[in-house]
Amino acid sequence: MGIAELVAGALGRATASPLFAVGAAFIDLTPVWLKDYAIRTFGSSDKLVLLLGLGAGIAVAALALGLLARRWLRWGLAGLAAFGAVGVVAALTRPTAQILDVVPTLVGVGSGMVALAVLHRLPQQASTDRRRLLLGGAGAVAVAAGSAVGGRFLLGRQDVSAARKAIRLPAPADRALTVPPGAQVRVPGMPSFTTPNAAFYRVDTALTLPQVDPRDWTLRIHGMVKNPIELSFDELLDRALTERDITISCVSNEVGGTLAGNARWLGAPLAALLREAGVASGADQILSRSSDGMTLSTPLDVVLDGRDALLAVAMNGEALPVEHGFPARLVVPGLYGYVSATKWVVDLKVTRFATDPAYWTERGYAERAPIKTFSRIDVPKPFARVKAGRVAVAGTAWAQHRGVDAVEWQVDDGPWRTARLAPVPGLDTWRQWVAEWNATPGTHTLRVRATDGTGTTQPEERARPLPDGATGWHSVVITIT
Ligand SMILES: Nc1nc2c(c(=O)[nH]1)N[C@H]1C(S)=C(S)[C@@H](COP(=O)(O)O)O[C@H]1N2
Ligand SMILES: [Mo]
Repeated sequence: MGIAELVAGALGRATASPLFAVGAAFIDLTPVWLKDYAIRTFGSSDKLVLLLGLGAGIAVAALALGLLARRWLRWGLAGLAAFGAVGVVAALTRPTAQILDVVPTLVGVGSGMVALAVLHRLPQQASTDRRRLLLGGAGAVAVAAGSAVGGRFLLGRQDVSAARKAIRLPAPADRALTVPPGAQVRVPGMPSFTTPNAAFYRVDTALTLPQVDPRDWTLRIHGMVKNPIELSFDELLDRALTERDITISCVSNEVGGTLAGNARWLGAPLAALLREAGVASGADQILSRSSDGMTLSTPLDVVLDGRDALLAVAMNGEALPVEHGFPARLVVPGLYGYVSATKWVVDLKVTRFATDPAYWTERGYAERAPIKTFSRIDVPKPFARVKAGRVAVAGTAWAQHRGVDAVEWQVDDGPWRTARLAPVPGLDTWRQWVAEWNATPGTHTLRVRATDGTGTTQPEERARPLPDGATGWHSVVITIT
């Protein structure tokens, strides 16, 4: 595996490393309940957990093969060949696969076989022989580790962080409104109204971060259009850019969850680009594709209805962080990320839902997924112990593009009371709320529900994220002392 990393590095093909190819294939084959469990349990560390799990599984299998090979070398070699077959299939089934991508696995498995055969030949009777075997084994481990480090180093040449730093962002042609100072509720423990980039949630299937150099980047707009467009990054920066505060959120977010973030985005209005391309009648979907082959589908009518759908290049005043889609991504207010927020976007195909299903729709998620009205209690934290008297209860609510019109909260099964809503710059961001509670000693349950701009109140009934987003009232249990 170390040698395979080195070869993948020499080829400059991160996705051809067998470890990553098998991990990525595993992600694609993961049933949605397991994926939801992983996101719920490990959040943005889900990929690290996957790689560690895979590494542990491979270590156990290698140990078993090694023991087998002591007796029957042939079986050990056959086991390695089976591993190789899995690696080759995984590498070739990646959406961006090239035939070259089998080379790291083949060379890696070949080296493994040679190492196994050579170590197997070393006699192991006398204690001097044992020493030779140990030295031979240690040598093989050292070569493998050195190769793996070398491979990672070679892949580092593709790192685009220098190109990212060199980007000069143009001034917006259409500026965002100033965020009202009161948008931030001043209660300790409240999240910040604008989420710093480093704290922004991350959800995607990319086991290795796509490194897309803006000098090589183009966006193709094609399909059911009269004039297909191909846009370079410089051409994108030359367009009249719009700046907006928009909250995006993930369909996998559970009741009370934190898979949402609010940022100030800068980007080209998507509707204008589509109008230049001239959308043909009969089209109802934009199938967007990222450089790593992910596909997302977005309803065309939503993008064209006047909301600020953006082809974004910047987030909170800097070029998009690589993990958030550098050099360009989509942001559409009001739609869950999996049907709108394509990172590392390179291709927009104007088409029909009926003819071009996207990645998550093929796995059981809804075709259309407007964000559901959501509210949560951020303070006090669940199971907090708080002194009796005046207690601040505060939280966050969102219903992007419909706006949050009311938040109500309740102690135990008492009457619903209205919370004070913080001001917001528009309908497309989340909204903080706060209330004052005269808390009496004992254990209490606090509950919250929001009503959106269409007058619809968040339903009490709990639903899981699949197929189109979780619902239910959020509650926390706390103890007043
Ligand atoms: N290329 C690509 N873009 C993607 C995804 C992905 O897996 N690959 N995941 C989507 C999902 S499910 C969400 S919720 C948002 C998350 O965006 P963020 O990671 O910047 O918060 O990105 C979307 N864009
Ligand atoms: Mo998501």
